[in-house]
Amino acid sequence: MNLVLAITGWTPGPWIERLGALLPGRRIDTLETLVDRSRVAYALTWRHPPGSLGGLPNLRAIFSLGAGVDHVFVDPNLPDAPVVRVVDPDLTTRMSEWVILQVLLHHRQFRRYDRQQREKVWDEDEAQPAARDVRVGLLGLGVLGLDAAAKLQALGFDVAGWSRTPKAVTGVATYHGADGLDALLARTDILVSLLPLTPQTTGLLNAALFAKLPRDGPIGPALVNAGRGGSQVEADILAALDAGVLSGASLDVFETEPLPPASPLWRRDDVFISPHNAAISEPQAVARYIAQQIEAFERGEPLRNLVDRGRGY
Ligand code: NDP
Ligand code: OXD
Repeated sequence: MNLVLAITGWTPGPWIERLGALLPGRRIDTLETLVDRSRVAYALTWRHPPGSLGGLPNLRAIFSLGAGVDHVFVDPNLPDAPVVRVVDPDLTTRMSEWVILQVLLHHRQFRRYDRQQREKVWDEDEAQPAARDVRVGLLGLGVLGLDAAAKLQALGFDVAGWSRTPKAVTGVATYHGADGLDALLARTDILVSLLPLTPQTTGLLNAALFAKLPRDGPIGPALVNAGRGGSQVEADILAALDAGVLSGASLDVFETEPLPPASPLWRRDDVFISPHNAAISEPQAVARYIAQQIEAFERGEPLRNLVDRGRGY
């Protein structure tokens, strides 16, 4: 049975090439080349046009080409097939690289020394805090949050995390649920969000939350977000930076993507911006993951990393 690649914003060529090599004998169509809809068993989506997965009578599974699935569930006419998301070491490692980079940029005051270099200023900072004195709070202790937590711990940071359900993680102070959030915030100098976008996480990173971060820590408070832009209120981030409620921010995701040229975020020295590429879906790695899932599924094994539609992630 065949595959359809239902993507917008990404180039289909590398995906078709790699999937074709891994799954010989099957047609890999895009929505534009698809003719025989009855032979499609698997739909692979990244921001597919809503409604475009309808009329596939033999659809057996929908694969998100990313770890996040909010882009799948915006389709009000999504077929009733299991939804699988990406869980792959390549993507996870990329995200932890980005998180560690951003945490270190704030911890080691990168902007300050960058400015000093440009101004030829030699000003040692005797108050450089040790990683063990810097409290990193992770929102989201899923696949990505747990890997980042372990790697931040290995660097010596004082790591805590927050999830929806209780978690026990060696060496990490854990909090959960709405009641646990304030306790996490109260012990956080660098707040890192790796949350999925759901109704509960929409707009969570707002003025009221920033006001709960301590102002007397060794550095920060700083915000680092690579979860989803819909979780952040950008006007509140800007106001918090102006008021000194936040000392800086690192943002990979935005309320509107691409970030519009008119956004004041672009012009700020206290904001690090990356274009939603903290952890790209590398076609070779993700195609291998999907091909292995399809082959296992057709041998009678259950699909792994299924998304719970009720939870939305
Ligand atoms: P997981 O599903 O493995 O983890 C999600 C975590 O968020 C879980 O710990 C979950 O809690 C927690 N969570 C969800 N809802 C709530 C809530 N209401 N309150 C508290 N905690 C909550 O996802 P991943 O770690 O694989 O990925 C996370 C997100 O990262 C993706 O959904 C995507 O949006 C984003 N992402 C961004 C990329 C980028 O390049 N910027 C790349 C890849 C992913 P619990 O454990 O209790 O279920
Ligand atoms: C993802 C992403 O969800 O790249 O994988 O945002």
